[in-house]
Amino acid sequence: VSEDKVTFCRICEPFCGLVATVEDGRIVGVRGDRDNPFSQGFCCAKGVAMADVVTDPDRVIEPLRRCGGPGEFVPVPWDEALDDVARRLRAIVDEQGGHAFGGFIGNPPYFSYSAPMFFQGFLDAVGTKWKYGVNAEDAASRIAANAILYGSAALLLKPDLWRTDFAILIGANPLVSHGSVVSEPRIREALDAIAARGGRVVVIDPRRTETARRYEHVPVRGGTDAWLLAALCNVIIEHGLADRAFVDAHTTGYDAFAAALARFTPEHCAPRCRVPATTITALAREFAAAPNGVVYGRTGTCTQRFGTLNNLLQDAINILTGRIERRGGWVVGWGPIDFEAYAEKSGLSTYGAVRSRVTGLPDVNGQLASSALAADITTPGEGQVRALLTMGANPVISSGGGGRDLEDALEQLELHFSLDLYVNETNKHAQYIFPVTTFFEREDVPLLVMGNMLRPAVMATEAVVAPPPGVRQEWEILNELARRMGLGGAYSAPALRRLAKLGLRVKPRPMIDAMLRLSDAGDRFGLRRNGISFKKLLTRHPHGVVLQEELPIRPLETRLRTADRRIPLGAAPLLEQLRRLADFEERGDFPLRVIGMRELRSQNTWMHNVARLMPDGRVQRALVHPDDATAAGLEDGRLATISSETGTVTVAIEVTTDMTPGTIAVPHGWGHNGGWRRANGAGGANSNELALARPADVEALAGMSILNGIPVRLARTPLTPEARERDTVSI
Ligand SMILES: Nc1nc2c(c(=O)[nH]1)N[C@H]1C(S)=C(S)[C@@H](COP(=O)(O)OP(=O)(O)OC[C@H]3O[C@@H](n4cnc5c(=O)[nH]c(N)nc54)[C@H](O)[C@@H]3O)O[C@H]1N2
Ligand SMILES: Nc1nc2c(c(=O)[nH]1)N[C@H]1C(S)=C(S)[C@@H](COP(=O)(O)OP(=O)(O)OC[C@H]3O[C@@H](n4cnc5c(=O)[nH]c(N)nc54)[C@H](O)[C@@H]3O)O[C@H]1N2
Ligand code: SF4
Ligand SMILES: [Mo]
Repeated sequence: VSEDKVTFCRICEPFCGLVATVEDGRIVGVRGDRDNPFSQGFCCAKGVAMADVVTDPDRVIEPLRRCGGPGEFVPVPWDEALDDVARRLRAIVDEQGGHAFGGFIGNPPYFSYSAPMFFQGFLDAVGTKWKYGVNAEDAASRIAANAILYGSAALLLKPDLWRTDFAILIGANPLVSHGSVVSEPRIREALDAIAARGGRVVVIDPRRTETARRYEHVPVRGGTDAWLLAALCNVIIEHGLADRAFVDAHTTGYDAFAAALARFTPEHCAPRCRVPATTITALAREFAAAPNGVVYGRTGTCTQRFGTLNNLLQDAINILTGRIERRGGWVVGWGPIDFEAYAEKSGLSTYGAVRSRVTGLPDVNGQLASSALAADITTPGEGQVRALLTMGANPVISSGGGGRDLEDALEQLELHFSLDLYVNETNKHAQYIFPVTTFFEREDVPLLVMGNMLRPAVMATEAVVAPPPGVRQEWEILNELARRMGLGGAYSAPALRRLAKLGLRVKPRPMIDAMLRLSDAGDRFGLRRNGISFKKLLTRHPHGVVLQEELPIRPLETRLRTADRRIPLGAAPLLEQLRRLADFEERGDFPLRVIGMRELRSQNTWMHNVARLMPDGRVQRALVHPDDATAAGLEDGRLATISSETGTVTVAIEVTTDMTPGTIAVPHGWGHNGGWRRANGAGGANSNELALARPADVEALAGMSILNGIPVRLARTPLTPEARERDTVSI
């Protein structure tokens, strides 16, 4: 018998509605759910290919114990694995304290409502403040900027794309990434609609991306956006284009900010960012003159040497032109569950509350930079990390501070256990790997993005298939480990741990159900007839429900969390970073710049093992402008050596005028040697070998790894006779 089951995807932020066709407990097909009012049928190749991950022969489906070198594992029964990890962790913590333990959470677990909750609960139960993650490769600088400008790390603003007439996208490629820190499966329609109503979409990017190609493209040199953004602010101020009424009502420090920007004229900045001064001036004037508008940036500008400054300046353009919490502008999100309040209450919206032990980098939203981990493991002293949990994380490839140093550090741990779908390049160094469910095998609610949707929606799903018998959910595993350690369970709240010790272990479902029922859209446990609960979502709104067609606009002063309810344009970190920018000297001995590139059929490091996404013959290739290729004596398809000050990769190149001269794009997440055979066979190189993540190199305010704008050299790779055979890679 064949049955269609309605669910939603949990690979990236749009959370697209899906229909899975299930036959005999097996998924035989996946398609977009046309009846989902939020995504309206949209889904991408990754969502469809996820069915192949479920049945991937390389997937981990029973607990594994290390029995030799990295990657050598044997299956062990659950009880044996759980007991041994609990016993060993207990002993380490008893002897050295809770801070001898650390956790590293990657990106995929955040797409489950329960996994991050119990991860935090486990860390709190054990009593450690060491929580690492990939934030410093992603949005930490965005979040730090929010804390500085709006007074809360949890207050993330959104581009009001459905109502804007002028969108500047800088360092974002939503036609491939499908959007980030904003959740909108129909983001392409939203952008098309801007152009269709006579508005403009301007894409500032070193590559003529899929998004840039469809709208207007302004090429920029990789890693130099701070100069461009400062110049745009300068024009707005010097040409008297600022919305003074807005600025006077809602900000402080305008004069200090204006003074700090005085030297960043378009003429001064143009040679740095390689955008002509006339283009900068025209863009600033036209943007300011538009009836409304928004500057939206994402990972491209976040993971740079001046990543937090970039975000501060992007927002400064929105602030100066009076576009904060205004129709078509840069607006505060809305979700039925007030995520901001939730994060603040649960102490998750911190910035600089904890610092990494050796490098002193600040936490952002409670997460420490991945680049801090290796030293925190290898440097002896109080709080040295001796035991590590990695959950859905692959920092050996994904992190700017990964690579060899981290691999060596991982081998020095007394205990390392991991919760993952695969043996990856990081947990192949663990002693134990516990197998977890795919999203098709677990219930869920899109908690992560509940406040990020441009048309706020809510949905719930049950598992659509049962997991393989040896597989459990993250929360079950962590709860059980905590119990066996004598801690009750993996709960942050001491009261819940006490209850657990008495035998009452609360499952995540009643927790999320209570959050939904008490939310703005909730049924208040029966008090509101049309309100939602987990069960009512399943029965009354199986395809999900859009709660608001537009984001509500509220008085700005009620949204700001700064003490004086104003935005500090003269904030010390902003002025200090502008001084640093003014003094910054580019190095001449590494003349080119490397930037990253996301591909439609990749998801960071982890979807390279299914044939549908990684067919035979698909290869990683770096995109190089013809002028740079010629200068290095390289032709299309040829292997090239790219070297930064700290690392080298060898990768095939594609010569294309999509690149701006001087900047090379290298897709990340390649160069596998884990337990996934097809991914290993695909070859390629880990682009983060080039990353600069030495303590002196990481970005100052949020500890960002510098992944975009890395100074490099490009050279022909000398050919060995064997390499001559395969030097021309078919693309
Ligand atoms: N297919 C696919 N989709 C994904 C992912 C994936 O791996 N694959 N990952 C998901 C995740 S975890 C995230 S966080 C989001 C990220 O979402 P986005 O940030 O929208 O994703 P990117 O495609 O990396 O877009 C970054 C853009 O910045 C540009 N860029 C690089 N350097 C610079 C620079 O110096 N200046 C400027 N102005 N631009 C620069 C790049 O060329 C690229 O076009 O995507 C999500 N979606
Ligand atoms: N150069 C460069 N580097 C980058 C980026 C870039 O743009 N350029 N992007 C950065 C960004 S934005 C991100 S978010 C990071 C991602 O960095 P990571 O989170 O470290 O890596 P991922 O590849 O997302 O996946 C990590 C692991 O999660 C596992 N996994 C998948 N689903 C689940 C699940 O449901 N549960 C559990 N427990 N595990 C699961 C996968 O098998 C994989 O082994 O990479 C960063 N690295
Ligand atoms: S865009 Fe993201 S959420 Fe939507 S189907 Fe693709 S992978 Fe899934
Ligand atoms: Mo990300």
